[in-house]
This record gives sequence, C-alpha cells and structure tokens, in this order.
Amino acid sequence: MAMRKKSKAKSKPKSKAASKKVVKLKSKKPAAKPAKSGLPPPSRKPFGQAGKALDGIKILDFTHVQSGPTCTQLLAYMGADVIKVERPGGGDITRSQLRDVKGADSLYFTMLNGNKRSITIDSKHPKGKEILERLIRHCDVLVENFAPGALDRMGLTWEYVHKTNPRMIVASVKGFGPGPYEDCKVYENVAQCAGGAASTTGFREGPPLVTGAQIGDSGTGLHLAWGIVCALYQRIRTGRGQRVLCAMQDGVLNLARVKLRDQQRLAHGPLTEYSQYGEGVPFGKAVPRAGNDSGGGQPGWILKCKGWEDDPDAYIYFITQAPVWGPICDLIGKPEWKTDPDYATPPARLPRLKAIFSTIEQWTMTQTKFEVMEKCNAVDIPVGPILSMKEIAEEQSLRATGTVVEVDHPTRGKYLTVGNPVKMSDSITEVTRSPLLGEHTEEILGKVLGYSSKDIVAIKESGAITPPAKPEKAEAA
Ligand code: CAO
Repeated sequence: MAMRKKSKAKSKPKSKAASKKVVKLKSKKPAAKPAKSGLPPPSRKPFGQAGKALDGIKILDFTHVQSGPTCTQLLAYMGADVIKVERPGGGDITRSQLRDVKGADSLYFTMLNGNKRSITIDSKHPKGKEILERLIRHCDVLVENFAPGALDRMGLTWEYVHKTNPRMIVASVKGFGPGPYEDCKVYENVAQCAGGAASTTGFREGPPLVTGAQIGDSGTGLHLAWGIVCALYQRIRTGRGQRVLCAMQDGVLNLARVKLRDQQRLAHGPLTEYSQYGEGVPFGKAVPRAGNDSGGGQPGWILKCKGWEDDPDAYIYFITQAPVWGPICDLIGKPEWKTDPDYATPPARLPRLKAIFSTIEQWTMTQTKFEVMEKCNAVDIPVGPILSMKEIAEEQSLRATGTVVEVDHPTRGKYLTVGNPVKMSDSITEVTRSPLLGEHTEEILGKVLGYSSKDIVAIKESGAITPPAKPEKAEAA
C-alpha cells in the first residue's frame, strides 16, 4: 500500500545572503539570565536531547483493564516514571484475559502497559499499606480506575492522601459522575451507550451500534491524561495537588458533542445534511442514526471499490466537498452536473445525495480504493480508504513514524503496539515492553523507597508482596 501526500509547494532555493543570515541567527547565544517569565534560558541541547516532557514526574499507577492503563501509558510515553501497583499473584486482570500465547501476558495487557514498572503489593495488608504510604510520599500523581468506593475501602481516601502528600494529584476514571448512577461499575460499551454514541451510531433501520474505537475506555484515559497534565501545571502555581475525575459517560459525550449539536438544531427544522432528509423520511424527537453520513457540513458516504465482492474492506469514504464539486464531476464523467441547476449548488444536491453517491460509486467500483485515493487527492477531493487492521499493521509509513511499533517480550516474543500518537519535537518517545508481574518490586522497594535488603526480606516474609499461599490439599482418605 502506498499513500503519499503530494507536496503543495516546492521549497525555493535560498540565496547566499539568506543562508548566511540563518547561520548568524543560529549561532546567537541564548540569554544567560533567566527571563522575566521565570523560565530557564532556552536549552542549547539539540531538539530531542533535552530529556522528555514529563521527566521527573512520578506516577503511582493503580489502574487496571483499559481506561486507566491507557492514561498512564500515555504519561509514560511522555517520560513519566510510572510505577504500576498490582495485586500479588494475578496482577491486572488483563494479563490473563484474551490470552493468545500460553503462559504469557496477553496482548490486551502488553499493549496498554508499555514503558511502565510493575510492583506487587497487597494493598489491604498492613505492611502493604506502609509501602503504599511511602509511594504516596514519593510520587506526584496517583491514578486509579477502581470501582466506586474501592480506593476508600483500601484506606486511601482523598483526605488521607492529601494529608500524607499535599502535592499529590489523585486522578480517577469512573463510569459516571456524581448522580443517580455514580456507584455503577462500567465497561466500554456501557459508556458508549450512556454517552450518546450508540444511539447515534448505525443505520436508521437497525439497532444502536457500538464502535470498534474504544472511545469509552481509551477515550476517557486520554481525557484523564490531559486533566493530570493540567493539574501538574496548576500545581506549579498553587503548590498543592487536587482531585481529577473523568467519568466515562462525560468522555464519550465530549467526543459525541456534534450529536448534541444536532439535537438542538432539530428544534429548528430537519437536519438537511442527513440522507434521511433527501429520502423524505420525517425526523423524530431525538437525533437519529445517520449511517455513514458525514457529521459535518460536507456530505459524505462509504462507497464500494473494485474488488468489494471478495474483500470486505474494498470501500472508500467519499466527501463531496463543495469547493471541489467541479473536479468530482469531471472525474466521474459527469461534467454536465457542474452547470445543471439540480446539481450545481450544495442546497440543490442535498435532496439528491443518495442518487449522487450511487453515481459516484459506479466510478469508484472501477478503481481500487488506493487508485481512488490517488486520483481524488491529486485534485484535492477528500477521500479515505477503509483500511483493515492487517493493512495498518503492515503499513510502513506508520512504522517509520513510530505510530506502530514492534517490541520484544521475554515470554511472548515480538508483538506490535501503538506508539505515542502525539509527536513532539523535543520529547521523543521510545516504546519499551510491558513489565512482567512484579518485575520491579525489589528495585522499587530498594532504590526508590529506600528499604534495605534486610527490610525487603522481612517484607517478603510478611506476605505483603507475594501471593497468598495456596491452602494445602486435604490428604486423600
Ligand atoms: N491489593 C489488594 N486488593 C486489591 C488490589 C491490590 N493490589 N488491587 C485491587 N484490589 C481489590 C480492590 O480493593 C477491590 O476490592 P473491594 O471491592 O473489596 O474493595 C477489588 O480488588 C476489585 O476492584 P474493582 O471492583 O475495581 O474490580 P472489578 O473487576 O470488580 O470491576 C471495573 C472492574 C472496571 C468494572 C471497575 O473497576 C470499574 O467500574 N472501574 C471504573 C470504571 C472503569 O474504569 N471502567 C473501565 C474498565 S476498562 O473496560
């Protein structure tokens, strides 16, 4: 597969004088004194060699499953030292969920816990509580996504944490914010349904649909990471931590906000860009499912491409953006539509979208999705090939940018993961494998929390970091 972006403008060769000027500017020394802003003088190190964005930030990671681990993995990608606390014995439940390699941590776990360290602690054991207290004093942020009340039941109330370390930020994912559902346990699809995504996804004639993108879990983890970074920034000014809460329902609604927009527009008349308008189907009281209609002002639809009979992903998303209507007409062999009053303007086209897309499809079916991509992009028509996960896994440009990364793991071997989707010029992400359960327990107890070797032996004997002994089997009679 080849998806090359055409370059819009060729760079002009620089004149000698201009390049001399650049050299002069580059060699100018940064100001020696701190600026009035209080910021240090600009680093003289080359970009990418001045550490990472969150270097020095220590995260006490009490997360499990997907939403919380997404958040802490993003923070780890940015350079934070993430110490994942897991229950001795099994650890994060996803280590053994959807297992594909016998005895090895699952991809579910490994793809969400890269760049972290793992320590096993029984948080309900008295010695475990003592270790946690040291960790709370040591870290900047505690991140958790337990069921409502679980953290309090461990004794780690906000009041206790704030008293122990007033600078600590306590960040939580919960299913719902305060209100009638606040005590509910929530998984991905519950959030997609409660946040308005499912009722607005799918086809009008069919049931609500959930999406493959994990907007409830990973989406909320992403929101939480943003909240944490903001809280860290505010702490520079206030000196104190705060609680950060992301409810999954809120996170999904934030991503589905255009549908709340449409809900309000409904009060003023039909939603003319929904194909149901062109089909003469009346609107009800709530925003309907819109199939593959575009969520914006430029109509779009998914169209078949060459090979669709055998390949379930031989489709393309085609957007009839108004400014490129002329090139679309030329490309699909309908130049007369450029001047035909039934087709020439966006309002004239709205009631005819179904027929228009079906005509465009007659053309796309003669081309592969990549040929459509190439021909349309050459004349600025926005289109999107439907890429299968196989194609994405094999796409070399995604490997080159570090968006898809191959890492090696001692028990499962090589696996692919998604690297940092945010690229920064002065904070370069290096993706490392997920830790084995408790891999760093002794390292953290000794080097981070200052326990002596003798202490560590005693801690081990106490049972606070080791799985409970299995009850001895009763002897056969
Ligand atoms: N040592 C001792 N106990 C530990 C421990 C440790 N290191 N880590 C966890 N536990 C205990 C907790 O204290 C809790 O015990 P109590 O219920 O007795 O207080 C217990 O493990 C289970 O925690 P949980 O209720 O969070 O886990 P669950 O599997 O029953 O529920 C989930 C999972 C995700 C539904 C729930 O955690 C939840 O609703 N979280 C908030 C929303 C969320 O993040 N959902 C997304 C999940 S990703 O799809």
